[in-house]
Amino acid sequence: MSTTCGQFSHPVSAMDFMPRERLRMIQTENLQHMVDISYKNVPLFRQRMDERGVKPEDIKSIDDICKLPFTMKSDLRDTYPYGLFASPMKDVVRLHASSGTTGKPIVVGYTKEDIEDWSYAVARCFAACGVREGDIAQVSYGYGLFTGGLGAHYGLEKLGATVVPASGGNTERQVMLIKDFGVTCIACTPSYFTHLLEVADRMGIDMRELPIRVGVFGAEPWTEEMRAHIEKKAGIKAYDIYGLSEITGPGVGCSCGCGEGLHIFEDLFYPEIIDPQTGEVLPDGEEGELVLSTLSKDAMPMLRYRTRDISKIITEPCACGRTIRRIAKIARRSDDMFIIRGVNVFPSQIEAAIMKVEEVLPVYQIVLTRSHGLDNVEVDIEVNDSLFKDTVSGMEEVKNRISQAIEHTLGIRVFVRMMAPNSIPRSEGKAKRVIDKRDLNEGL
Ligand code: DLL
Repeated sequence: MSTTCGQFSHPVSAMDFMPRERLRMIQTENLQHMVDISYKNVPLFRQRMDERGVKPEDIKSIDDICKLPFTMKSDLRDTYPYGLFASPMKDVVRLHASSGTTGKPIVVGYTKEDIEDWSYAVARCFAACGVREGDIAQVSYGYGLFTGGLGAHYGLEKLGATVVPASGGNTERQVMLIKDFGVTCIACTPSYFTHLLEVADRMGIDMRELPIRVGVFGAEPWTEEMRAHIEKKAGIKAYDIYGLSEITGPGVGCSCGCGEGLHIFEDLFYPEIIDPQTGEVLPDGEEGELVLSTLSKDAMPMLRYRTRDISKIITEPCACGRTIRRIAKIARRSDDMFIIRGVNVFPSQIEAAIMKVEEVLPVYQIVLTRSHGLDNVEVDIEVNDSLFKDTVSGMEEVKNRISQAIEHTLGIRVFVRMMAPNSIPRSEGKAKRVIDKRDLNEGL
């Protein structure tokens, strides 16, 4: 198999390069199976199909997917824990759960074959990132109910890499493992990797001098500016891996290093982009909410799941030669957004702005407050230690540059607080970027 850029083809990736007509046939067959088992075994799905007057036999091609009802996160909560399962529990070999912010977690299940398919998808991701047999891959996503650790682990084993199941936390030991075990690939959240880098710094270890060459980062939005920072500081190539528990976990899509965006493993997961207000499917290239369907998942098929992630479908062929389509990097979620003085603000816009200022460290937190009925944004940013030894006017100058960079991007002024290194709490998994201290009754 040959690709335009060559270096990323691997036997496990064969489906990534399939002719599109053949892919469509597979998608149709797989979708029909998903609809059949869901209609038979999931009461909520059957009820919604009946309400729309749609029967499984109406799904004649993958294009008929638009006839199916959407599934929302609330459906998982309302049917907690097993209401959307389509397989009997005796066939379910694994459960994962995602904690969410309120109340009960959402629960997802897998049959043996589902675990196989998931591992295969993750193996294809790592293969697309240039990871191979012989690579020593440290998995620093959390192991446990979170899908990150075990998901990456099984995929890497399937690919034949040597896995170091470090999980999250104990950061000094993680740095030691990277150095002593000759780790060549790391998988974790981008925010945790920036923390790993600062701990390595404190330990006097320069990642650029170690064999590590690939990072596969995901589970949270991160910007191109953050990628550039990581690549420069660690001397590695940083790839983006996307996924969500409701669909399977990591491995729904990933970047390949050749073109922008992330390839979706379309034989297993079908992407659509919709207008989040009307639910209407948008043409390729237009930005909207990503909706995903599993095409091969028996324990808990998920049809037209509204992810709330904002993206668009990229139609141009990728230089890597993969025929599976790409989506644009996910920089934001529709529920991440906050509105300040009439302006829609996403945390990633603030990240992109502040990362342009040289003295800034990649650690920040956005605090929302309200006074006299008015919302304010305060941005706490860690800056280089040396700045605190600088003159007051030197510090003011940097602070102004940060404020201006943010104002230039958002069009509103925010209050910037420069913090000493290590003053903002680190996370071992997904970073908490926004702290909402607004009392919504204040000023009423
Ligand atoms: O975060 C699965 C995962 C683990 C993906 C490890 C990648 C690596 P959840 O906890 O259910 O699952 O969170 C899913 O995280 O809807 C996105 O909003 C966000 N997300 C995941 N990957 C990316 C990414 C895992 N590469 C939610 N870029 C998703 C931006 C991401 N956001």
